[in-house]
Amino acid sequence: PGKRLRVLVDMDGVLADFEGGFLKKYRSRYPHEPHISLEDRRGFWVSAQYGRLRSDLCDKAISIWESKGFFIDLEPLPGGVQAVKEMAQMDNTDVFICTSPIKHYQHCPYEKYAWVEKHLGCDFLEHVILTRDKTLISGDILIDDKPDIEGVEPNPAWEHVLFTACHNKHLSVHPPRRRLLSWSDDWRAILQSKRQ
Ligand code: UMP
Repeated sequence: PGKRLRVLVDMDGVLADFEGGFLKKYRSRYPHEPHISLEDRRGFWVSAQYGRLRSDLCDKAISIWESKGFFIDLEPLPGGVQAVKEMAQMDNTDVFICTSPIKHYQHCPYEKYAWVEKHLGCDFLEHVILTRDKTLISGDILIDDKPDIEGVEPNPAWEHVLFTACHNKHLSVHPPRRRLLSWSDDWRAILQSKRQ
């Protein structure tokens, strides 16, 4: 009783459509180069899979998300913004957006804040955590599409709930690990299960 639930929600691939935004801009900038359809995506690192397709495509992929406007232009994924707003309104619940900026810092950190302001409102800027190491951040749940979340803390406080994305849907997730299939899946039950 009296214990608040702290939920950490990832941004790229969970709230913002990184994969869709990438593919659209990659194809428009490099119309004569091969691409990987979302159906054929495997592995978290887009750059690694493009590099395996042809070694020079790794840098071409990276050039897309290093460009000005990439992060702010990402479309919200279905239901994500609404779910986060609803969570933030729940009793005894604190929600934070926990996201790793790229090291090419000219545009990405600024545009991540701008995206949150645009889609969730300026009050939500209080609830943004930019970190390259999510294991340091304490929370009850981390909803994230990256299968392996590692850092300097070997025993993070949170339970990682894997958010399904094109690159991770073929992975088998073994109990007690859990998935959230989309924002239409029962995220409320996952939160409730952490309250007991
Ligand atoms: N990212 C890369 N390379 C890739 C794919 C993604 O640098 O091949 C970036 C995009 C995001 C960050 O800024 O990595 C992932 O952040 P999280 O989703 O883990 O917060």
